[in-house]
Amino acid sequence: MGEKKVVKTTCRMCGTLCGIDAHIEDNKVVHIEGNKDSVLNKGRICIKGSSAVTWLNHQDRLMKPLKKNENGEFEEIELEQAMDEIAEKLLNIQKKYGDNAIGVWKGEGIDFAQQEELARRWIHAVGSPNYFSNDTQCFASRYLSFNLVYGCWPQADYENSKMIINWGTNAPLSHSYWMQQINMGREKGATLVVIDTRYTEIARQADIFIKIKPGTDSALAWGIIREMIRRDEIDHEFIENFTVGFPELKEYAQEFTFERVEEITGVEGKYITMMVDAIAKARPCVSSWAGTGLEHQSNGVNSIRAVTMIDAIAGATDRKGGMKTPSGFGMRGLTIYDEKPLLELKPIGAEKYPVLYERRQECHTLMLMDQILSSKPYPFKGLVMTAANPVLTNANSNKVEAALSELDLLVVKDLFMTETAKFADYILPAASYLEREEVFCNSAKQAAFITGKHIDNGLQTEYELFKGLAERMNAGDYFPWKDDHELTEWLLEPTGYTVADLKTNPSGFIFGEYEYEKHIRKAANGEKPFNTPTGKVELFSQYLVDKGIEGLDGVPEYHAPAYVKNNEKEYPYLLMTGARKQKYFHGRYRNIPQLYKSEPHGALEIHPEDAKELGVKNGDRVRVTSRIGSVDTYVEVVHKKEIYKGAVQHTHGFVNENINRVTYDDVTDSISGFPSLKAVQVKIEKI
Ligand SMILES: Nc1nc2c(c(=O)[nH]1)N[C@H]1C(S)=C(S)[C@@H](COP(=O)(O)OP(=O)(O)OC[C@H]3O[C@@H](n4cnc5c(=O)[nH]c(N)nc54)[C@H](O)[C@@H]3O)O[C@H]1N2
Ligand SMILES: Nc1nc2c(c(=O)[nH]1)N[C@H]1C(S)=C(S)[C@@H](COP(=O)(O)OP(=O)(O)OC[C@H]3O[C@@H](n4cnc5c(=O)[nH]c(N)nc54)[C@H](O)[C@@H]3O)O[C@H]1N2
Ligand code: SF4
Ligand SMILES: [Mo]
Repeated sequence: MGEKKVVKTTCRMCGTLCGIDAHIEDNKVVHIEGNKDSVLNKGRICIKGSSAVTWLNHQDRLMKPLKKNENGEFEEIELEQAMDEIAEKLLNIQKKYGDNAIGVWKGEGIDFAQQEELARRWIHAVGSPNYFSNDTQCFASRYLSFNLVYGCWPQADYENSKMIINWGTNAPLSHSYWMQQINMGREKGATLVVIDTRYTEIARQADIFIKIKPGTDSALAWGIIREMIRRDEIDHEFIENFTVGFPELKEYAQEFTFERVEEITGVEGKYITMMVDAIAKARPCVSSWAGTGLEHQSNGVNSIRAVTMIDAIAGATDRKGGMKTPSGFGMRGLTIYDEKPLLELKPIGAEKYPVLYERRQECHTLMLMDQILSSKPYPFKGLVMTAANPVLTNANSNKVEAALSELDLLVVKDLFMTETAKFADYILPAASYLEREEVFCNSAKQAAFITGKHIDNGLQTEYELFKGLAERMNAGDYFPWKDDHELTEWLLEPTGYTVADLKTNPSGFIFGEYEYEKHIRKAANGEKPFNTPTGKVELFSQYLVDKGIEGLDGVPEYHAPAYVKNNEKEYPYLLMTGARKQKYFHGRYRNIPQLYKSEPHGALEIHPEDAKELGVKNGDRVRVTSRIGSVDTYVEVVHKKEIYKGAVQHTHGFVNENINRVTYDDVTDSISGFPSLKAVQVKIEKI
């Protein structure tokens, strides 16, 4: 018998960071259960977490590097040989086309600072500014919104809150840990308000549910702001001392009468009254969260800015039960933007989306596809991609496929053969989260979590990939650490803690006590209370005005979503995409039989009257077509309460029903460049 052990570590089947007990026998995980001591999930885990046993031991798991031969077939190759060839090809591309003709792309599979920063470090070390990630379709738009207002991303203090507002997010499926926090707040009496286009799992639990027309949330937010000001349910002291732009906010809000809001959003004025009544009772303990329902819109950044200004004028910012403004662990960073900004090499998208680049250093994945196909403004030929599956997850899959096939070199690192990996010249098998060491933080809990190499199949870690390529490309000095353990120690150094310290509590090493009302302490000490250009909460952003982006003013004005402006008559239905399924994660986990068998294909959720008009019933096949493509899928007629008539919903990530074949890559938010994944004009035909 080989070794048996139970290790306490962190689940990485999604981004929640649940603590798990992984039972390992003979270098193989045999059982996973929740870690009862975890400061986050306290023993509870979801079906994805426990199904990792099947996923990680899957017969299809990639164990050997693969290289595509001249016939387009994959053949096994030794890792060192593959690494030598990849590095040589990347160097040749740079020599022939320029240093910026290569790039790196990290996906949600390693969605985390340490691994992400390795990719950023590597690409700058080898002389190109072109770093891409899933974050041009996730998170960055919200990051920009909150950052513009507060200089940080405040987190809802649900558990101490008296009023919880959820905009376009469905925590029971997408954020199980937050759902626990929401439940804790509600047990203590918090009112729950849900604003969604669909009657979702969280909507069913709400005290106030507001069904809204897609893409119109900011008009509702402005209506609420107007009413809060009219009834004087605002925090004068906070507004006076800690914000700029209140007069401009007040003036713009006046347009949003109950009638105008109803006309735009379909929401009756009585809901605004109910919301403001609840705010009046709860303030300043008002907490909110805006999800992808707002982010995946052509006016997403401004919508989210407007929504969060409700919390700000209610005085909730940095207050217990309101919006926490966490401070980090103080670990070292890995990026080298100060030393090698490489702006002269024109990071892709930096000119068109200057706010995104300045604040996030994200190149634009949708523009990358156009650039590969056109070689304008300069050729782009080589891409190293890890933990991403953009053929299923980026807008306009047909263009993604065309572009990836044009590359001289595509390297994909993954645990499995994916729809994207099929386009690769080299596939490198990835070490999983039980096979590497890294540290994570939850700053709202002031907790750090360490993982380790609990299983060793000799698979290459993310660190070994980037170190190995850098060494072969004359940039090895940037990766002096022997392995990810040495790297982690270096990252931790400024905190005063070591890996050994963190290991004393893998269920969550508490590094500090959360401090509320930091802005008051900072102001008293003569420090900037908020990390914005003015040092205050910016209800008006001069920074944005100075960027001169067409149609944008300093307050987050309401702009009609693109589908209202474009109004393409031949595409009469409005398609929302990407509503989360608990058992799946984007393109992942369709290969776990116990998850897959209950939901083997994608389906179009449709209002019963629309189904009747189209002459379709449950299980029928339909073709969904937009200006750029079409996809065949199944019909799922939902209750009339569950969706807007005229709107349909389809989740992404299904290979045969890949809804991103119809999502536009050219209908984007003017600040963040995010595609409008939640409001696509389509036509539907029975087939
Ligand atoms: N239409 C539509 N499209 C969307 C969305 C939507 O709502 N609607 N949502 C968008 C959002 S929010 C996001 S975040 C993106 C996500 O888009 P992607 O980043 O493409 O995410 P995944 O499909 O999860 O792909 C992650 C890949 O990483 C692999 N992986 C897992 N663990 C590891 C690891 O440890 N190492 C390595 N190297 N690989 C690993 C998995 O096998 C998987 O193939 O999708 C976006 N796409
Ligand atoms: N199980 C599971 N969990 C996940 C993921 C997953 O793939 N699977 N993905 C993770 C990732 S990377 C992300 S980014 C998060 C996303 O997490 P969430 O943002 O919470 O995503 P959803 O649960 O899809 O909720 C989005 C909601 O927005 C609604 N909506 C659509 N358009 C509008 C609109 O115009 N206005 C309003 N108010 N609502 C609208 C949709 O009906 C949907 O209910 O989830 C994370 N958690
Ligand atoms: S929610 Fe599920 S998949 Fe996500 S970390 Fe927790 S157990 Fe893992
Ligand atoms: Mo995401």
